[in-house]
Amino acid sequence: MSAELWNSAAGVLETNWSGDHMVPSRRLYPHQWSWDTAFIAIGLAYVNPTRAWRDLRSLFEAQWPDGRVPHIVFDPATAEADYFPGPAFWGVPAYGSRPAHGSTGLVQPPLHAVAAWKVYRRAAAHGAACVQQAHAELQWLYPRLVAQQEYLTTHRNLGGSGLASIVHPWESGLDNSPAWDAAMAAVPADLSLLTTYHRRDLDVADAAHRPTDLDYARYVGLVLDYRAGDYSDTGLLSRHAFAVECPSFNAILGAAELALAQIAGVLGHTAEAVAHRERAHRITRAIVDNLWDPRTRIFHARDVRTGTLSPARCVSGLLPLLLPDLPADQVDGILAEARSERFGLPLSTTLPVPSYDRTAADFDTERYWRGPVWINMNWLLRRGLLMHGLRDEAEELRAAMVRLVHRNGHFEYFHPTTGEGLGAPTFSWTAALALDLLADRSVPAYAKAA
Ligand code: 2M8
Repeated sequence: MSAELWNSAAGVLETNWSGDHMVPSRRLYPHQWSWDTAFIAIGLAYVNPTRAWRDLRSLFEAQWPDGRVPHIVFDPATAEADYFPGPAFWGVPAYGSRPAHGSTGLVQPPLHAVAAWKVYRRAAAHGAACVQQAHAELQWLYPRLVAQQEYLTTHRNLGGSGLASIVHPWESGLDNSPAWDAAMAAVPADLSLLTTYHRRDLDVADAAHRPTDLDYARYVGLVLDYRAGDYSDTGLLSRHAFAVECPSFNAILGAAELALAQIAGVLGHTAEAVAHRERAHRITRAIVDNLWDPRTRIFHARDVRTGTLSPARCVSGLLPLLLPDLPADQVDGILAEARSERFGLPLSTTLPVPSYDRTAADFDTERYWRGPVWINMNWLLRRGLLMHGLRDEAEELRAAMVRLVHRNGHFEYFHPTTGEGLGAPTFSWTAALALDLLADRSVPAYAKAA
C-alpha cells in the first residue's frame, strides 16, 4: 500500500506543478494559495526539495511592503475567467519584485515557518548540497517570515490582546465553517452582487458542496469594503463588518514563532531565538485568556466587534494543542472533546476527525468546511497530539488518514461517514501530507515525553 500511495501522491504534485509554483488543483484553484504552499512544501521536501523552496520563494516574492503575505498569488498565464475572484476584482496595485503577478489583499494562516523548518530538517537526507541550499533559502526567508508575523501581530491586532484578527472568512482557510455563522449574520448580504459577478466555483464543483449564495454574497461584499479602504487596517474595526479571532489561525501564529526560534538558532541569531519563544508564550497565553470557553472546555472563535465567543464546536477549537505551553486544563478539555462522539478520534476502523461537531443539528456531510474530513486539519491535530506526548492516538490518527487517502484518492476533502472523496480529485495538500504521513512514522523531535 505504501509504495502505491507514495507514487500516486508524488504524481499529483508533478501534475499540479506550474513552472514556479504549485496549484492546489488545476480546475478549481488554478493559482497559488498561501497556506496550501506551506502544506505542499512539507510533502515536496521528500520528493523535490528544490521545488519546495521555489514554491515558498514564489509566494514570499509577492509579500506586500507592509509584511502581509497574500492569500492568493495570481498566475498571469491563467485567464481572469478561470477563477473568481480573480486579479481584476481585487485591484491590487503592482508592488514588490513580481509586478506581473497580481495578488489578493487578504492573508491565510502563517504556517510557512513551520513548513520551512520541516523542509530544512529533511535536507540532510538528500546530501550536502541540499543542506547548503536549505541554509541559503532559510537565510532568504527568515526576515520575510518575521515581517509576516509582525504584520499579523501589529496591523491585525484589532482586539488589542496580541492575537491576530481575520477580516474575512477566507483568511481562516476554513471558509464556510460554522465558526463564522454568528459573526457573518451581522454582515450585509447583497445577493445582486452575484448577478454582477459570476461564481466560477459552481461551474467546476457541485453546488451542494460549496458555500451558499448568501455566504458568497457576504464574502464578495467584505472584499469590496476592504478594497474600498485600499486594504488598510487602520481603524478597521470601526468600519469593517467582520473581525474575528480564530483559534486555529492563532495557534498556527504561535507555532510559527516556535519554528522561527529554531530557524533563528541555526542562522546564529541567538537573541532573536529567545524573543521568538517569548512571543509564542504570549500568544498561547492570549489564546487561553480570550478564546477558551469554560463551559464547552474547548476554544472558540471570538467576534472582536461584539466580544462574544461563537457557540459552534469546530475542529479549529482543538488546534491550540499545537502549542507546547498550553496549560494542562486546556489540554485535558481538548482531548475529552476530540475523543467524544462529536469528533471521535479514530479507533482502528474509523475515519479521521470531521471539521465540525458530528452531533450538531446543522452538521453537513458534504458542504465543504461544515462537516467533511480534511487531511490538513487532521495533520495539524496529529502534530498537536505528538506535541503533548499522545503517541498512540497520534499513530491511530496517522493510520486513519493514510487509509482514507489510499482507499479514496487525493481528494480535497472526504465524506465524514462514508469516506467518499469530495471536491477537487487531485488536490495538492492531500497528496503532500500523505507523503509526510507515510514517511514520518517516528516520534518527531518536538514531541514532549509522555
Ligand atoms: C478554499 O478557499 C478558496 C478561497 O480562498 C475558495 O473556496 O475558492 C479553502 O479550502 C482554503 O483553505 C484553500 O486554501 C483554498 C485553495 O485550496 O480553497
